[in-house]
Amino acid sequence: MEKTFAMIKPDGVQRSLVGNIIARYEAKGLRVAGMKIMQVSNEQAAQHYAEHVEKPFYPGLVSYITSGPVVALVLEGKNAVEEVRKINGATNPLNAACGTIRGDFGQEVGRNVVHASDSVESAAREIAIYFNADEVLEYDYLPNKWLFE
Ligand code: IDP
Ligand code: MG
Repeated sequence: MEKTFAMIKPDGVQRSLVGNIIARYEAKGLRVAGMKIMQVSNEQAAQHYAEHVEKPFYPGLVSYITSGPVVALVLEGKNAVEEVRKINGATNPLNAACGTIRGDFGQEVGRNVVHASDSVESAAREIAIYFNADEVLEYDYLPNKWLFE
């Protein structure tokens, strides 16, 4: 089993998409191992998006992600990193397929509703930015019996 980090960004929370988005992850069979609504600090935003610090969109990205509450999630599944990236869709909603979160709910790259880690290593790093170890729970998830042969 693999864990990934996902986030419903401030636009997703303000647009009342939280339930719809989490329902998509759940319906795929991903186990919610951690979840909280929270205000991202400037320090957390800087750690999260360190790889983009030189990009022209970086200041806007930090002010976007800190502009209101987000929902932070730890999701677990057999190929959780890839599955959640697929459910979220392409970075720019213009290129995101219908049926993906960004394709269904977004209109431009600077307001693309959700985040997800791009590798197992990024996931571990990002989970540690937003969650204490005791906030990520291990428990029996009965759907696994019917998801995998
Ligand atoms: P990802 O979120 O699909 O992994 P990244 O390239 O890692 O995409 O970019 C991180 C975030 O930065 C994007 O989700 C988006 O919010 C923002 N972003 C990326 N490119 C642009 C841009 O050209 N203009 C404005 N915001 C951008
Ligand atoms: Mg990324």
